[in-house]
Amino acid sequence: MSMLTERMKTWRHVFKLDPNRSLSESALEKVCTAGTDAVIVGGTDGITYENSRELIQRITEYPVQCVQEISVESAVVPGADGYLIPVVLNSSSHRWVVEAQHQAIRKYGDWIPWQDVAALGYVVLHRESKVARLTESRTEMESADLTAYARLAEFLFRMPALYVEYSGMYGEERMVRAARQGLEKSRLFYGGGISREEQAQVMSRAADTVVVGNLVYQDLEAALQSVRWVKETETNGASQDD
Ligand code: 1GP
Repeated sequence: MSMLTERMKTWRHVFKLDPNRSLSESALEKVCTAGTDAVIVGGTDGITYENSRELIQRITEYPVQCVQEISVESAVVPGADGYLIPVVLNSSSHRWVVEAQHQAIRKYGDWIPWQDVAALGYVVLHRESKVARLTESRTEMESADLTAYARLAEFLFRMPALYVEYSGMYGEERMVRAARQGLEKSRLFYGGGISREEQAQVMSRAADTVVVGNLVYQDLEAALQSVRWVKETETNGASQDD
């Protein structure tokens, strides 16, 4: 399999599943066979090794890439197709920028399969979201800040992707577009509150990769449709590929 950073360049639509929420086998089968490009396993609270392993094992039964997003080092499950490491660029706590990552690498550094690991530079924008509270993110910002975070992620930190995160809320297109302006090659992820076709289209035009999470648990049929909503929309101003 190619490096995760290369594989990510082909992701247009991804589902994010939460190990702390339950999903029936038939729902999981539909999610994994709906034509999405990858399933990311991750969440903010109640994440354990046991619930992460259980969900990852179930997903790996299906022919879809299964990638774990690591928020707690003790929950890392060997055998996933890749590992995404969040770096919360607008966190006011050092912990979510380098400290948690440093501790994990100090412990497990000799065994990390780096070709299957990629950093996601997050900018968390929904003030009331669990992730914003947990990471003490500074969510108040102007569009120029987003452009600057995007440049910082790509040109200073050399991150493969910037993630505009509105978890639980549909975000502002102008903010996603401001992030776009700062990027040349790094990929732009958007996630947050997608529940209708028009919303998916707007964000698919602005971003490279659209993440659908909650909708899987709220309205499975709509979530399955979201694959088509995203994939039938062309992005404009996409990051340049090599
Ligand atoms: C969450 O960005 C993802 O990390 C998706 O957001 O759950 O609101 O779809 P939703």
